[in-house]
Amino acid sequence: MRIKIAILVAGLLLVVAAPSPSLAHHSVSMYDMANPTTVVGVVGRVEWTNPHAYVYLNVKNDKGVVEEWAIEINSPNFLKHNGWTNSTVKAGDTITCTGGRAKDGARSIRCTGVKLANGLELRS
Ligand SMILES: [Cu+2]
Repeated sequence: MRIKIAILVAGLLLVVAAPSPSLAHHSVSMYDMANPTTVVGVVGRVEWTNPHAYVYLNVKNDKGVVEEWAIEINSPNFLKHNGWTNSTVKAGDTITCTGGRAKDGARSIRCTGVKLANGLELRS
């Protein structure tokens, strides 16, 4: 009986000590951050969501075909501390995003800097 309780306590401690998703979600391992990619496009929609916000950007490829890119940016809280509001980037805006592209080749970027049409540059 004493052993069972000890195992139960050990199990509970493991659960408590495990890294929480809120600490782990910042991982950029799926993105090639060492070789930044820049895309320019027109915002289709913005998801002002936790843990990270997303901008869906319509980008013309080199053949002139518009493709949607998923632009992952930081948390709304981080963005607010870096000069953003939830309407800083909105549908129809032309913006420039720089960051690491998804290593699997998907049209997705973990964007660390956004340049707005008016020239303002914001960390993201
Ligand atoms: Cu994060």
